[in-house]
Amino acid sequence: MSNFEHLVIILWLGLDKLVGKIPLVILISWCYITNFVKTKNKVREGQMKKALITGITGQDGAYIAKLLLEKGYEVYGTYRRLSTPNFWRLEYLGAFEKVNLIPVDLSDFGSIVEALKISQPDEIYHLAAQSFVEASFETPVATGDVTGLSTTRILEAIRQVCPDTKFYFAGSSEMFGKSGLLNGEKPLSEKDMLYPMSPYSAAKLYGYWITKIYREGYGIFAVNGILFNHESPLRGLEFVTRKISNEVAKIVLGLSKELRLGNLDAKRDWGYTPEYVESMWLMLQQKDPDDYVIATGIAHSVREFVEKAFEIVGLDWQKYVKVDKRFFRPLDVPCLIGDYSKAKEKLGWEPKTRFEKLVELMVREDINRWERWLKGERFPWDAPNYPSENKIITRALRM
Ligand code: NDP
Ligand code: GDR
Repeated sequence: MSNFEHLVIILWLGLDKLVGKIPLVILISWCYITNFVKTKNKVREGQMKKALITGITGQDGAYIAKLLLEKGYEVYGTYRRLSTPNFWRLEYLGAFEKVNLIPVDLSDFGSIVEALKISQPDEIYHLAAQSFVEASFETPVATGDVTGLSTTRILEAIRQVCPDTKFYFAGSSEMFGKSGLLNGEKPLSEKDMLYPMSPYSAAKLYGYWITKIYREGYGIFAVNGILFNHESPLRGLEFVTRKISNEVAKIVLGLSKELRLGNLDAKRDWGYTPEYVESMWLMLQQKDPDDYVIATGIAHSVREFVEKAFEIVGLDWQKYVKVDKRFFRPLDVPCLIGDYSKAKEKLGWEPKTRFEKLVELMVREDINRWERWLKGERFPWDAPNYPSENKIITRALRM
């Protein structure tokens, strides 16, 4: 609804007591119907932008889906078949029934081509990846395929099917690797050396370079976001921040007794995800494609995150935290801090949520969830679901 329509409703509400409820119901229905017709017309006239998100079920995928829906995009997302559906983040953000889903396996070139033909996107956000650094040491070959090579499959499909589509690649601060060590604690910018220290970051480095190659070789509008760690209550439970906030919440509610962690000395530059996905969108709205570091410029250790999280609930962390060898990595980047000055200058992007606020919002949200769970409330992740079937676009529909 437009601001004007909202204003009319508010004024009418004032008159409601005088004239009764029926005219109000008619007015609200009229506003919604005209709004629906306007949206449909926009799609038909091709004004509404279309975006395709790979990895829409992940943390960033869900947040950017919500952002793009708010901006009036028609949103498509690829998902892979799992034995248990995994749409809880989209449900949590109220985006579940608003996006169109396309079954795609990133190792299957044909299914990627089909997704481009179905969605005809103006913009592609390629976020799908085996994104857990620790797991990449266990499955280095599969990580190379999904996190690295799939980027070439998508770029090649763009080149063949829709060369005017803009492309975002989810690069990572992990690509700096040893540079984080060699630079001391100097913030890293786009100009610093990339020196991966894990199969994950080597795969990302491949994705980063192939994105540049398709940009320079074929003139595709392809950008690399070099994002430092970003967190939220929708972060996967295996990543250290959410592992801590979730376990602290359980400990304070008497549902758990200890928190087992690996390297407490590692330092990371942690930001807040909803702000970071905005930067992805901004990168695709520029006149020319380029690569950008997105970060807060400040790093904290895992130990500091733990201390802060326990402090919020008034507990002494040393009584609960156990260091467990299982969570150490064969190689671990000791410190990563980003210099986001280029993004600030060219995109007008800046981080807003600082470390203390981030830890607090994550711990409070996990406490809130577990309290509601204890009262018997059930959540999307307790009752996995598929969306209504008209939101899934299969090949049979196109035959
Ligand atoms: P998540 O782990 O939350 O999401 C990853 C997404 O990729 C999920 O939708 C997942 O699907 C999908 N995926 C994983 N494996 C496959 C596969 N084999 N085939 C198809 N899809 C697959 O990651 P984030 O949302 O946090 O990160 C988004 C992207 O940004 C990733 O590429 C990540 O590497 C990168 N990145 C993230 C940063 C961060 O701090 N969050 C920082 C820098 C880069 P499913 O739900 O089915 O598992
Ligand atoms: P990271 O995130 O590897 O930086 O990758 P993660 O939260 O997994 O680790 C951060 C640091 O914490 C240390 N750590 C532990 N990590 C985990 N997961 N579990 C533990 O118990 C634990 N104890 C200590 C780690 O050793 C590490 O130093 C994330 C992902 O989102 C990537 O996809 C992304 O590219 C980078 O951030 C930027």
